[in-house]
Amino acid sequence: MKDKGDYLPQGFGSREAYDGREVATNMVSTTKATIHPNHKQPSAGMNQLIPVEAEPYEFEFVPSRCALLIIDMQRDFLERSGFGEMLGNDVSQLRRTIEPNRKLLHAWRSAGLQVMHTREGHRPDLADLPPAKKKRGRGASTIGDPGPMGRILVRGEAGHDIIPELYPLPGEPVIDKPGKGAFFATDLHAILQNRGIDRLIVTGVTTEVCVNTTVREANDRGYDCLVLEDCVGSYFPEFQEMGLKMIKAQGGIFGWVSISDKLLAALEKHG
Ligand code: C5J
Repeated sequence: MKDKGDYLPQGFGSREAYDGREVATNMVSTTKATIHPNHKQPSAGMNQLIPVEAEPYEFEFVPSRCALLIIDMQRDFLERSGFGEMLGNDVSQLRRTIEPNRKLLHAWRSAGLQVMHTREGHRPDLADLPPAKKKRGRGASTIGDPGPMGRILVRGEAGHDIIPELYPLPGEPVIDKPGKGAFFATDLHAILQNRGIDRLIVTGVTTEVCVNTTVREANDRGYDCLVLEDCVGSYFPEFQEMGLKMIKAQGGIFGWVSISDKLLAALEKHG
C-alpha cells in the first residue's frame, strides 16, 4: 500500500498540506464541516447581491453564500499521457480551461469565498463501482485496471488526484464521488447546507458529463448555478457547445452561462 504522500504532484503542496486537507470522501468519513483557520473572512462587499452579465439573463448572487465548485480537474483527464489521452482524446480541449480556472480560483480565495473540489473515482476494492459502469466502454483498459498514472479512477492513485495548478488548499472540501453527479452518494449537499450556500459557480470537466450532471442535480436540490464557458471543457467541441446550450435553454432551465472575465469584473466592482 502506497503512502498517500507519494501521490502529491511534484513541486506542489507539502505532505502537511495534504494531511491537513478537509476531505469529504466516501472511503473514510473524515469530513469536518468547519472553515479552516486559514480561511480569510469575506469583506462586507461580499455580503451584498451582485449582478453578473450572463445568459439567458443576468445572474445575481451574494458571494459569501456562493461556492466555487470545481469538477474533476484530475490528472488522468487532463494531463498528457494520462488515461484520457490513452483513450485517444485530445486533452488540449480540456487543458485550455486550466488558466482561466487558476485565475478564478486565485480571485475566489483572495476574496475569502468558499471553494470545493470534486474527483471522480472509486474505492481500491471497487466495491462502489457498478458492474455496468465497469463493463461499459469496452476499451482494452477500464476502471480499476493499471493505467499510465496508477489504477484508473481509483482513489489514492496519482492519476485520480487533482492537477497541480488547481491543487486544493487545507480547508477546501474535496468531494470524492463514485458517479458523474457530485451530489450522488456524497455529502456535498450537507456541506453546502451547513455553510449556507445557495448558489454555485460550476467549472471543470467534462462539460456534457460530470458538469452537466452536477448542474442538473444541483437544480433539483434548489441551487442556482452559473457555468463559466471558458472554465469548462469537453474532449468534443460539439458537446461543449450543446452542453452549454442545454443549461441556458428555455429561460435557464438548469442555470446560467457566462465567462470568467465577466464574473471577475463583477467581483472586482463590488468587492
Ligand atoms: C467526467 C467523464 N468528469 N467524462 N467524467 O466528466 O467520464
